[in-house]
Amino acid sequence: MKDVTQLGEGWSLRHGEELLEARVPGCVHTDLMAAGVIPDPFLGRNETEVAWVGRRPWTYVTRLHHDSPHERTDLVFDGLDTAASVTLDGRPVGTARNMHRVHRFDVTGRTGELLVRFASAYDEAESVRAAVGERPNVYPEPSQYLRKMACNFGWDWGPTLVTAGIWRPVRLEHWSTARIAAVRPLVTVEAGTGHVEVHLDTERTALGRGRTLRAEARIAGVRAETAFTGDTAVLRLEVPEPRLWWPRGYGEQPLYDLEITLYDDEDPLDTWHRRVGFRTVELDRSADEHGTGFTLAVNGVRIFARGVNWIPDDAFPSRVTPERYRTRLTQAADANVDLVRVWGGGIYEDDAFYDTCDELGLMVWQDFLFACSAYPEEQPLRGEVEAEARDNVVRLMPHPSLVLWNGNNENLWGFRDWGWEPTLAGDSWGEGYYLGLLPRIVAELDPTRPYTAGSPWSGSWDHHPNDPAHGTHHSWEVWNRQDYAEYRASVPRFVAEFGWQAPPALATLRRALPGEALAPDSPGMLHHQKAEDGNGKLNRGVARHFPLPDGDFDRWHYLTQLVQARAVAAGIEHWRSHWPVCAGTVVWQLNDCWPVTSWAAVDGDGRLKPLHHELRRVYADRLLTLQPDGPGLVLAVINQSAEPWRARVALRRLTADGTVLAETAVDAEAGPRAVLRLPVPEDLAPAAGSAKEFLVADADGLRALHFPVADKDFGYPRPGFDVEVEPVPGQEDKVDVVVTARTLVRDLLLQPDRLAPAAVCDRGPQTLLPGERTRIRVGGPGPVDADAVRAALFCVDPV
Ligand code: BMA
Repeated sequence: MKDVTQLGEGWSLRHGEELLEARVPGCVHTDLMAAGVIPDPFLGRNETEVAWVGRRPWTYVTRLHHDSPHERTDLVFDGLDTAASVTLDGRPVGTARNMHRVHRFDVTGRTGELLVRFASAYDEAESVRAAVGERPNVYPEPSQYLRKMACNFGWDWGPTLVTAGIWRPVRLEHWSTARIAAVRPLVTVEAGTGHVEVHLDTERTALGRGRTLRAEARIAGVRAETAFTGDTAVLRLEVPEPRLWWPRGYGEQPLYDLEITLYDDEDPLDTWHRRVGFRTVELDRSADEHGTGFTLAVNGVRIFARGVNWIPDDAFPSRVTPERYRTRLTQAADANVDLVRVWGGGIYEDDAFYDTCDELGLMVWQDFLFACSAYPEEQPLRGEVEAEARDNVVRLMPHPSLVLWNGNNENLWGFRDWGWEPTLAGDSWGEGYYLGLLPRIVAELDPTRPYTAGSPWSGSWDHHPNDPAHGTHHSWEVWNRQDYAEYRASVPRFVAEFGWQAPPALATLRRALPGEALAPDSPGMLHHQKAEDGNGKLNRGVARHFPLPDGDFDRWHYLTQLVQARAVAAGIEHWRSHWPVCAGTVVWQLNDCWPVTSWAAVDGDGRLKPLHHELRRVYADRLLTLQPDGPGLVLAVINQSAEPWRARVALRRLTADGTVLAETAVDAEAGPRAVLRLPVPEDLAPAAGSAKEFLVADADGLRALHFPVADKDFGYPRPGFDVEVEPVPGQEDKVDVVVTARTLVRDLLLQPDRLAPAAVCDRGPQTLLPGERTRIRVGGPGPVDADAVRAALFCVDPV
C-alpha cells in the first residue's frame, strides 16, 4: 500500500547568512514577520517598506531522510509559489513556474539536503515578457507573464505583496507497482437513478507495467470492479433513488462517500475518497424576446442566483485555514447567499473551501485564473495553462457545489473596449484559451458541467461582450460615475459584478492604522484605499443624498457604510423584481484580503459591514420592494420559496411626523419562485418631489419604503429615541439594545465594534416610525450602559 509522509516540519528560510525558521505551507513574508525581520505589511504603510521582499530570490531548505522498501518515492508539492528549482544533495530534482499546479518529482533512493530556490516573481515575469512581448494590463504590473495569483501584484482592493514560498502541503509518496494518478467521477441523475461513471488514471512503475490490476469503486452500498492492464479504467455505478443535493434554500445537501481502491490481487495499492452529490445542473442560454438568457437550473429548478464574488481571503493565502473558510462561507450563507463566484484574479481555492460549499449548499462558479489583462498564448505559458487547467478541473469536479466553469474575468470585454485590440496588433491575448483550449478541456474531463467563456460575455462576438441583454453583465458605470438609483435603468440578464465601496469597521481601522487620527484622507486611510479616485467616488456617492460631513469622521464613516448598503440593495431589489428576465446578481465582493476600504460586505478583520445585514434582507426568500415604474410606483412581491406567498400588504402614505395621509391593504399572492408586480394606487403614492411625504409597505414583518426625494431634501425631524439595555436571560455575554422611536428614525444603525472590538449584532440599518420599537441583540459587548450604546448608534440626522 502506498505510504505517505508529510514534510511540513523542519524547514528553514535562508536570509543572508542566517537560517530562519520557516512554516510549510507558508510564504516568505509570514516567515520574515515571525522572525521579526519585517513589520506586519497590513499595518499602516508598512506595505511600501517591505516591497523589497518580492524583488529578491529566496531559498527554503530542509533535510530529506527516507528509507522505504517501495519501488518509487515521489516528492509531491501541492503548490510552489512560483518560479522554483528544486535540488537534492546538490543535484537537480525539477523546476516549477506555476503556483496553481501540483508538482511531482521522482526522488527514489535520494536523500540529503533539499533546497527549493525561488526566483523573484518579477524577474521570472519580466524575462517571459521580454521573450513574448508586452501586452496590456489594467494594472502596471507583469502579472500575466507567469502563472501566479494576479492580485498578489496589487489590485484596487489589495496590497502589492509579491510572495514566494511552499504555499501548499508537501509530502513524500512511497509506492510500488501502481498508484492512482487521477479520478474523475461523472455524476448524473436520470429518471431518479444516480449514475457515477468513474474515470481512473493510474501510473505504473517499470515492474508494474502490463500487470493485471483490479479497481474497485463503492458508493451507497453499491460496488463495481474492473480488471485492467493499461493505465486507465472506467467503472460504472448505479445508485437507485439517491437523495438529491440542492443549493441552500431549495432542499438538503446529502453527500455520498465515493471510495476507489486499486488492487494488485488482494493487496490494496492505493485508495481515493471524496464526497459527491447527486444533482443535475444546466445553464439555459437560449435566445428569447429580451435577448439571450443566462439562467442556472439545478435538478430542473430554475434559479435566481443570489451571489457574491469571492477573492482570496488573505493576501497571504497560505494562512487561510479550513476554519477560516468555514467562518467566511458561513457569513455568506447567513446573508442568504446561495452562489459564490471564485474570481479569476485569485486562486483555485483549497479543498476545504469546496467541501464547505458542498455542506452549506453554496453553488460555486469557478473562474479559470485570468483577470483584467491580455495573456500571451506562447510557450512557456500555454503548456502551463493547459496543465493547470487539467489539474484543477480534475481536483474540483467531484464537488456537487461546483456548477459553472468560467474562462476569465473581463478579458473579452477589455479586448473590445479598453484599447487592447489596437495595441495588441494581432498578438495573442488569451482568446485561444477562453474560446478554444479551456472549453475543450472542460468538455473532455468534466462534460457534465457548463462552461462560459468569460464574465462578462454575451455568448458570441455578435454582441458587445458586456451587452446587458445577452448573457453576463458587469455593472460598473453606476459606482464609477452615477447615483445608485441608476441601477434601475436596465434589466441585465445576469449581473455577475456590481458593487459599492465603504470603509471597514472602526475597530478594524483602529487596529490597522495604530495611532492615526482618522480622517477620510489621513495617510493610512488613503494608503488602505486602492481604487482609482476611490474617495472621490465615495464622497460623491454620499453627497448625492446627504450633506457631506465636514471634519466629522464618525458620521462620514456611518454615511459611507450606509450608502454602500443602500446602493447594493437598490440594485438587487430592482433586479430581483425582474426575475425571470434577470436571473442572478453576484455582488462585488464578499470578503477582503487585508484591512482596506473596498466593496466587501465582510471586512479584512472578518467584521460585518452594514451591507452584510442588508444582503440578508434583500437575498431572503421573501422580499417586498417599492420600485419607480414610469410615472408611478410598483409594489414588487418577490417570492423565491417553493410555497406561494399570500401577503396582506399594508400601504401607508405618511408625513415626516408620522401622520397617516392615506392607507389601504392589498392582498397579493406571489406564486412559488415568482414575482408579483402591482401598481401602487395613485392616492397612496406620495407626490413626486414631495419633501414631506413617504410611503411604507408592510407585510409579514417585512417593510419597503419609498421617499420621493433625496435625504438631504427631505424634511426629516430631529430624530428622537429612547435606548434601554436589557440582559438576555441565560446568556451572560449578550444584551438586547431596545430602541423606541419618538419620531421617524431613518436608517438607525448600531456599530457593535464601538462597544467592544469583538462585539457583533444581528441587525443592520432599519427605519422606525414614531412609536415603533426595535430590539437589537448584541453579542460580546462587555459591560455597557445606555450612554455607551448611544455613542455607537447612528441615524439620518438633518443637521
Ligand atoms: C471588477 C473586478 C475586479 C475589481 C472590481 C472593482 O472589474 O473584476 O477586477 O476589483 O471590478 O473595481
